[in-house]
Amino acid sequence: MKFVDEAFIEVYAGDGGSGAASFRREKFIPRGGPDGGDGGRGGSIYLIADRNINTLVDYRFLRIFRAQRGENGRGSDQYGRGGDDRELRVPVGTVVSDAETGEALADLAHHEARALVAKGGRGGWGNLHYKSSTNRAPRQFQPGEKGEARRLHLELKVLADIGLLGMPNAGKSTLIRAVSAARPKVADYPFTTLAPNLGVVRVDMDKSFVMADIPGLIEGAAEGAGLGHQFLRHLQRTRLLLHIVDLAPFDPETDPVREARAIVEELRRYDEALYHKPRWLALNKIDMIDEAERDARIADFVQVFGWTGPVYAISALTGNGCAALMRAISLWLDEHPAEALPPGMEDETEEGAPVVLTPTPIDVHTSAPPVPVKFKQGDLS
Ligand SMILES: Nc1nc2c(ncn2[C@@H]2O[C@H](COP(=O)(O)OP(=O)(O)OP(=O)(O)O)[C@@H](O)[C@H]2O)c(=O)[nH]1
Ligand SMILES: [Mg+2]
Repeated sequence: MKFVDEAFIEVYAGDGGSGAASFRREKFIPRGGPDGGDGGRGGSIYLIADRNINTLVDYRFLRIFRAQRGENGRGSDQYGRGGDDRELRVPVGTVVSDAETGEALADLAHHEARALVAKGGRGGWGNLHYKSSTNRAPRQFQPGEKGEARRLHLELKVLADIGLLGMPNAGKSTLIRAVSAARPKVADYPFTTLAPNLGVVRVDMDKSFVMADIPGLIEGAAEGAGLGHQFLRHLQRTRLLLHIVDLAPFDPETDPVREARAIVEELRRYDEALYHKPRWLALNKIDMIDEAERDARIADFVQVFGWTGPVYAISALTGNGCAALMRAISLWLDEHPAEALPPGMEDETEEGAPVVLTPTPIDVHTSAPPVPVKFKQGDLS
């Protein structure tokens, strides 16, 4: 299934109705004055962000949208009725720009955010308005104003639900490759990933979430070691962090517990709120550990690290445990819906503009064979 993340549409607001030129004609009232009413306003077109929609696919097929025109004014002071506005619902995270000029029009970053993209034309004046002491029988009237017309470029910029966190080489990019169609580079040297990647994880036909893979973090990142910790800002608006730990480091001197603690410490130093965000552990590379030793190694890690939250043992390379972990994440996301941020809040984050990334298009559905959850905290008693 293709993940449609952009569309071009045309929007035509309604024209204003024309004003009327008419005169009062009543018995016993000779030469009644002008009574032509104004035309009604044309309908406008709005885009509205809706968290229940997650692709722009509908806008690929139906591309032209028109709002009603305003009614013409009539005699006896009757004003024309305004045209109905038209509301087009788009996914949260849709960025709207003018397709011709490239001018950015709106960033619909939260549920129910609205943007006026084509304004309806004003109704024309009826001859009533032209009455004056010198012109008592005006025949002028105004035609309605044209409604705005625009070609729009809609782009869906997805905010990640899940953020991957971990040392370089922990296997973050390998995991995102295993569970989504994203294809970040994977290599056995640190700092392979230099910029964040997004992958869409499709758990079911109609269920998916977005995962962000960011560059690895090392001890001292707050002071600029490695690539620094600037990338952590991409995790600020995720709902759940997945801390990937290499349980079978190549260098036997490396202590996974120490490494994991260093990551958590960098997180805390970067942002206390990020540190308190829900976080799960994924102990990776279990394929490198003898099956006989595995359970003990996992239990040992959890105990020494002092972890009481959810923990999963996986192999991003073979896919073992990955599908089960993705299903558990999906369930958790269902149970913890994203809160709708109050209007305007989005743009007042420290960094200014909210962090949004363009997702990797999905062409193929990849998923590892289902495997039972290897470890959950409850099992470790
Ligand atoms: N045996 C084994 N190797 C793995 C597993 N996951 C990742 N690797 C290997 O570990 C190395 C690093 O993997 P990456 O996915 O690039 O690690 P990363 O966390 O994205 O690293 P950076 O981008 O440098 O931060 C690669 O050689 C992978 O093939 C696993 O589950 N088992
Ligand atoms: Mg990587």
